[in-house]
Amino acid sequence: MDYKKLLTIQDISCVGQCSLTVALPILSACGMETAILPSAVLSTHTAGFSGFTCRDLTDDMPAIAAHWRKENIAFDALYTGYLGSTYQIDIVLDIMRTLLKKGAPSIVDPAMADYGKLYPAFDDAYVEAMKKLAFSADFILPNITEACFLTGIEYRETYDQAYIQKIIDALLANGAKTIVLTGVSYAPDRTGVVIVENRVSAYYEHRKIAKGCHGTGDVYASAFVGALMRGNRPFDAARIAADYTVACIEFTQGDADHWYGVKFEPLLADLIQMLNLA
Ligand code: PXL
Repeated sequence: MDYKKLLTIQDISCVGQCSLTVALPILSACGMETAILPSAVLSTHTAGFSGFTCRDLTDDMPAIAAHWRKENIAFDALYTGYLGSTYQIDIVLDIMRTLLKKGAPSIVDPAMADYGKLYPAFDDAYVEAMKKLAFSADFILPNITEACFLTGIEYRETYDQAYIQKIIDALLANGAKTIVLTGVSYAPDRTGVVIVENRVSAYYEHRKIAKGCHGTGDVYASAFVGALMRGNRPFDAARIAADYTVACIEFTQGDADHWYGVKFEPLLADLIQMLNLA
């Protein structure tokens, strides 16, 4: 098997099963060497806990990247998630330009909003900066809320295919390349992802579990990146990531104490099996 070295940049939420504590084990399970650049260290994630601490690591990032350049380190892919500050996005763009091998893909999960709202740490300036990063990337994985913030289209809870097409057209008009739009649901018990590659859309629909959990976006994006880097086409990577994420949510639901994250670890063997079968 081809051995890839990938860099992922996102925060460490020490407790809460999201960002790096999800990406690192999933990508390792997918067989990649996974280098990390923590964007911030938080005591917990920000969705549901109150009083969390946060150390922004923006000021450390340029020196870390400069050291890697000096060591001639280069990556086979870059995957970004939740970032620590608006200013950090320029540093990430610089890393995208200078630390990737030729032709290595960049995958951006805009990780800034859900259910029509920005996460507490973010504002309009962050959205503007994220547009630069997202529209420079080879792959973006927004949910509908994030796609609305990236395009200025009004967020709607209920919608039809024409609304989703309008969002996709606006993302493409802004320079998006391959799009994986998550959480696209046309029926109460069904949801899915729209994959747009070379301007052609395909929809992978799957069951929807009534109660969502925090951290599903990070499980999904990490499994997508792992499957993609294992050589799967974007549609197949999106399908594998969806099947794995749904299985993890099903495994988690019903445990009221586990409201803050997804119990993804016991199902990593299933993800590996899905990759081996693909
Ligand atoms: O799962 C996205 C995420 C990552 N990191 C932090 C978050 C969130 C979502 O709320 O708060 C710190």
